[in-house]
Amino acid sequence: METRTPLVERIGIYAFVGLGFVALTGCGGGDPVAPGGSEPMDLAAELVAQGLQDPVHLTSPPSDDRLFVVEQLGRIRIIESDGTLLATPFLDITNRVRCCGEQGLLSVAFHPMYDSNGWFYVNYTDFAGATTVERFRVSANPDVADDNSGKLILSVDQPFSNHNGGLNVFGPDGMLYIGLGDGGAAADPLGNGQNLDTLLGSILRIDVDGGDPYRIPADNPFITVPGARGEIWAYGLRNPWRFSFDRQTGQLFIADVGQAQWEEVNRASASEGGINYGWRVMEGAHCFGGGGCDQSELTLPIFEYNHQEGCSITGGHVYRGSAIPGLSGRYFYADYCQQWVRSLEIQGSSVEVHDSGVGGLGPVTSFGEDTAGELYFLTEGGRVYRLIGA
Ligand SMILES: [Ca+2]
Repeated sequence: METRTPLVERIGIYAFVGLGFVALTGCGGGDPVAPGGSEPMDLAAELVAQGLQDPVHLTSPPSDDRLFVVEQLGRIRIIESDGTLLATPFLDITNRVRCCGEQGLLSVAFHPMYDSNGWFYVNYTDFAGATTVERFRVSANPDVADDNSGKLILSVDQPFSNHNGGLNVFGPDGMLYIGLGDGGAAADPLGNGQNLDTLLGSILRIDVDGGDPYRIPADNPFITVPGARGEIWAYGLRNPWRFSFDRQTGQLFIADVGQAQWEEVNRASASEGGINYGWRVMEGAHCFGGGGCDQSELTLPIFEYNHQEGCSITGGHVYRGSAIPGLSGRYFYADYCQQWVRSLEIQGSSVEVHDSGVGGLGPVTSFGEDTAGELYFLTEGGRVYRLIGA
């Protein structure tokens, strides 16, 4: 496998080298579901913008019809509602970001009150390799931020360069959720996934309004557990590169990138804290390393696919837009290597896979959602596409 593509390491390239395709005998969990379920719906990808450099995240401030695209080197670019990509970056912090591989500027989250306070929170790798969450502020010009307004919110040392997670998202509860991978290398050598003493291998939940630089919410699940980090909302994660909240139901969808065999999608209600998603006891719905394992405290994914079908999941969003009637409630995701885009139709415990028909546009690094709920995806070739009906 080629390693020159910037994000490919998050697929666990080390695993291919170190473990090969070790046969992991399942201990529960089913076979992957074949794509292309009933009632195929033709979708297409409409080119919105091109010429971006390693785009890895797309979002918008609340009630704002501009799209903000994160370039991994350390810039945020604006696409106006007419599709114009502004030449001047909204933010340029290339002078404090270590890029690339799995490192770099990885996401931005706009404060729910951005309209009045102008605050946004970036997640990047600093020159020491640490995951850094920093708050910046817009300038008097709404298309340009103040590059010198930075205020450090959180810094987390990273033992290895890969598996940085890297997503900042404000939840429906107004809290800032931050994804962190297991620290990297392969097979979680430090056991961070199952360790509540470290912020690694977890999704954090902090209140950026209740303290300086933040407060740990009183209803976080481990706040009273001795030795545990109170910031942790969920754990047992390998590299939750992308997760999202369903804007209609508030449900949290976490796509966790697998080691050598299984890519997975997890789901929880917005109020369900403290979930252990299993890594590295399990990879997907299978005991990691084969044999048996104690699954009693673990929450298994609602869906998985194996490495015959792909090699690295790029998590997306539940579609809640209005442009494609009939798609409402579908969870979209992609595989970075096989370059397909699929969706899950979830009815109770049944999950049906639908092939979108969109693919071959290059590795999909991330999805994005605009304020109207329409979905976008970003390709490593520097393009932004909108999902539309064919
Ligand atoms: Ca898991």
